[in-house]
Amino acid sequence: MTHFSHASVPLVHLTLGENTCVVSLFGGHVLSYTQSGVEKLFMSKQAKLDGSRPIRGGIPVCWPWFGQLHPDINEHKLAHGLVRQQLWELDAKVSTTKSVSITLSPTDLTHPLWPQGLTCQLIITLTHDHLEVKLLSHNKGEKPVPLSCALHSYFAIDDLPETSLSGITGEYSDNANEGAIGSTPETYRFTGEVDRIHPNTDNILSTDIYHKDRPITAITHAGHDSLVIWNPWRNKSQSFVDFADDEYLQMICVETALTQHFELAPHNHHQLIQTIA
Ligand code: TA6
Repeated sequence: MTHFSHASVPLVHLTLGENTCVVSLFGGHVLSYTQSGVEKLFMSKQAKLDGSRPIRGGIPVCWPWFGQLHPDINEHKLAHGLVRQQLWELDAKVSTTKSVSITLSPTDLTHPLWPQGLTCQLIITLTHDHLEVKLLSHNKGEKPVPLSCALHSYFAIDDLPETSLSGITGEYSDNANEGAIGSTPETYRFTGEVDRIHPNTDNILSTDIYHKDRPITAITHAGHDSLVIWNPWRNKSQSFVDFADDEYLQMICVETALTQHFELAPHNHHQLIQTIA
């Protein structure tokens, strides 16, 4: 289980029975989720927890754009949006015998690329058998607003060569191969860099992470139009200052996302939900 005593960013600790969750107010960022003592999320040993850069691990919140999906990104070089590297505030905390829930919202809406009228909140709910992370977007303006976003979750695994994913089918866009279209393999394994956007419009989609033939983590997606699957593999791992060279063997990213040209209509809301069990 990962401890965050060295973190200089403000943390919120949630406990329910034998389950725990640690959330950083920097980034509105789930750092850890343990279920009966087992850590479900990956956190790099070299992750910066001082607010100097986005946190490498846990569940980064990519909003109001995913990756480079913003027309003016170049002048600002802000991959994955505006909120994973700013301070959030705790709006509410509700505890019952069945769950503990917190609501967070970003504090700095002044960036020139912040879409007018658009706001977001994150609701994190710890229960006796799962963690739910809900990213709420609200368009208070009078015009439709383009929105791409993701719950960019890093999952802990035991050994990449023995890891597989279930529940994903169809074609994908391969960002590790100039956006070439690939076909999802029946057995989803990791034998090199994987950086794929899988369009999916199922209302609710379930994907499981397996170690050999044993399911270790069940992930449910809702409100998405795609899933993003990422493992940096050896070469890209060596290029990160906040990621050890061999840590690609200990994680995979399974991301619940909007990446397919979604627009949020005036006065409408959107919910992007990932549930981890
Ligand atoms: O979700 C996959 C991805 O978009 C990859 O292309 C890679 O850039 C990864 O996110 C991590 O991005 P970051 O900006 O956190 O280094």
